[in-house]
Amino acid sequence: MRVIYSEDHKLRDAKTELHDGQLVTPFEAPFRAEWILAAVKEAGFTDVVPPETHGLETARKVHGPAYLDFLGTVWERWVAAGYKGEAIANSFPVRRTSQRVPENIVGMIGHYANAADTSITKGSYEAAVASMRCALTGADWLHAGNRLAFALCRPPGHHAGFDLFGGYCFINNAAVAAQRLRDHGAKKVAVLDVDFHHGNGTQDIFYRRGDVFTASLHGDPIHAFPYFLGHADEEGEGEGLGTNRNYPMPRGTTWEQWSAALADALSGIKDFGAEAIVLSLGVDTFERDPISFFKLTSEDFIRMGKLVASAGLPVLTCMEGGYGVPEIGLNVANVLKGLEA
Ligand code: OKP
Ligand code: ZN
Repeated sequence: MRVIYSEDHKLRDAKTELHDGQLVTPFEAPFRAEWILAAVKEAGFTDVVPPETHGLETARKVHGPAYLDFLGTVWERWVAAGYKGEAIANSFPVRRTSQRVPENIVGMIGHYANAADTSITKGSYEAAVASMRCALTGADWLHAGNRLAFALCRPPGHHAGFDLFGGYCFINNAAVAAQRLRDHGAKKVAVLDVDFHHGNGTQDIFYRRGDVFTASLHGDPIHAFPYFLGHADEEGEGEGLGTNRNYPMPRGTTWEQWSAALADALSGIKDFGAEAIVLSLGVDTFERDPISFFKLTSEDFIRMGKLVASAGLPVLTCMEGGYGVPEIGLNVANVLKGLEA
């Protein structure tokens, strides 16, 4: 298992997250990557390398060019407007509104946001690019003939859509990696999202494409973020019809129900004919995660890795969520152990 990690994740260190009516210290913070890195090394995964310096060529195939320009310039625009705090969206294009991009930065940030939880700060873009580079370097490691890589991506990516940020995500690392595998010649690729939250960004990006299968296991969006996507009847459209699968599950879901969904998703991936799996790994399905409501145990994460490995495909794991508790590192290391078993 090659591990790809960049110190540049530390450039993303926001002070605010709009959470339950208060500005709190963000759940998605630098300690997460530090704890995960320490635990995977401790577990014996010591082949840790920095990412290669990739540009935005692959990202431009899964994100809109104007959106990427926005990400790269939003902080300087915010500062130029004279605002002293972090950049937070508070006004959004919704039903019966125009999709024209405002020139005003408050309008512009709202246009490109799918949630107000993600404050943008100096360095956030640079960290997001470093995170994307970890995923791309992992994809290249698989292309070189290896079967397993772990991109320790931070910030995460799976809520970032074609032209949307939010849910702590800016660039969809897993989507960029899947695109890279396609560009390297894989005819079909799957993105398997086991984060507690629905992978709305990944679904958005590939919804009309028949070459990338997307499956997500998550808290039912009628009860959980991201609320507006992730239902079981979302199956893809056009060329992509039948290539998106959602497994919304209720509060208190344990390994028994969760693993049945994973087995079904994996059989879909096999039937589809994927040549590789990009695993969007959030460990916020853990029983003591502070913002989620599933009940997986640390042992279950070993089982998870084994079950994914049983598909017999190369797996690029990209870090997504998992918050607050010291066990996030152990739980990630356990998935990697299971994948190698
Ligand atoms: C990102 B990932 C806490 C709840 C709402 C959005 C959660 C984003 C999760 N304020 N914030 O999928 O783990
Ligand atoms: Zn999550």
